Amino acid sequence: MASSVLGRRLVACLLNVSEAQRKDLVEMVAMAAVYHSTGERREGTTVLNIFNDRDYNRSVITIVAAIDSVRESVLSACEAACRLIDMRAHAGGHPCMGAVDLIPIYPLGEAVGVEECADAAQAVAQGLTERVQGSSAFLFGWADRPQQRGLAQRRREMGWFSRTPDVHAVRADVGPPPQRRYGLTGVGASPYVMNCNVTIDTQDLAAGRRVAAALRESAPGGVPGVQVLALPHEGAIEIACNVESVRGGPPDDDGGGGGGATWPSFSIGGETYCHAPASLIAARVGELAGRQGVATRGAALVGFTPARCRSLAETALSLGVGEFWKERRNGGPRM
Ligand SMILES: *[C@@H]1O[C@H](CO)[C@@H](O)[C@H](O)[C@H]1NC(C)=O
Ligand SMILES: CC(=O)N[C@H]1CO[C@H](CO)[C@@H](O)[C@@H]1O
Repeated sequence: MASSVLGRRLVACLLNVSEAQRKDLVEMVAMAAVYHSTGERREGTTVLNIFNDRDYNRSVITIVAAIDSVRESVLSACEAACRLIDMRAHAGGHPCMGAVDLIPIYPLGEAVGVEECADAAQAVAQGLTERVQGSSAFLFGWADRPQQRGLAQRRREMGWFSRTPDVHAVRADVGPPPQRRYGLTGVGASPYVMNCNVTIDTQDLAAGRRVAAALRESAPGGVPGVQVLALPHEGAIEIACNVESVRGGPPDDDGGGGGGATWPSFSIGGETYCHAPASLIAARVGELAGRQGVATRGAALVGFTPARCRSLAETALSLGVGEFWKERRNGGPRM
């Protein structure tokens, strides 16, 4: 099928920027990913979704492009974000360190490997610090060569989790010592990471932290690939999960993470990867919170599963639509 040929070289970048209250600014960042400064549309590039979280004052822009053009598209979005977002004025309930806080690049098509995404991520980090004077970056995942330290570890090292991170104290991997205006941007590559969060009906952060601790991959009986944070959010506690794709087939049922639900799988460079389904995470949180007498309010995927991300991108690109987030918002093509 023509559409799957189209998808073979695609990658996704989930650009996290530290602004959500002023939606128009976030849309300008998304537009910069899709259009050249001359106003022409970038061939083969689309923005599938913009997720604004007002309480966190943080947005996630899902950009999809061919591996060969992702660098320019992402850099152009970053330049816009750095022009429009000033970290000295930032406030929000989510930890963050940069105007552009996070740039992860994931392979979507079977003809792109994580190594190529890591090359693109390094080029983005380099390009960002050259084009926006005073910006700084750290690398994570496959882009952190040769150590390949994960995002959670790098964030801990940088002090990202603290309430008032001291950017000046941090040594960036690329660019000058971080300055307050732009802060510090994490740039990396890995197999797809899904963001899934479950809101539990309590204001007790300690209860949320107990749920998070039992859910994360490192806990006995935790879910493979899952990194968890408990955060106060709109009068409740949100269990915010990064769901990493893990190599190989689904874990055994008795391995802790199975729980009977099917783990969607996909292939990168001929290797099989799979990820915990959002339904499993929601059920696990429900169970863990329930043991503390706390109910769940709801669960949401921020962005898409890897399979849906690819199929939506193929649709958008075959229709020649760059601003696909608008089509979705208007109830247009839905799959
Ligand atoms: C949200 O963040 C932006 C920039 O990061 C800042 O200018 C704005 O004042 C923040 N909004 C609120 C309500 O804190
Ligand atoms: C971080 C994040 O995206 N949080 C979202 C989790 O899901 C709820 C809905 O259940 C949203 O309101 C949050 O913004």
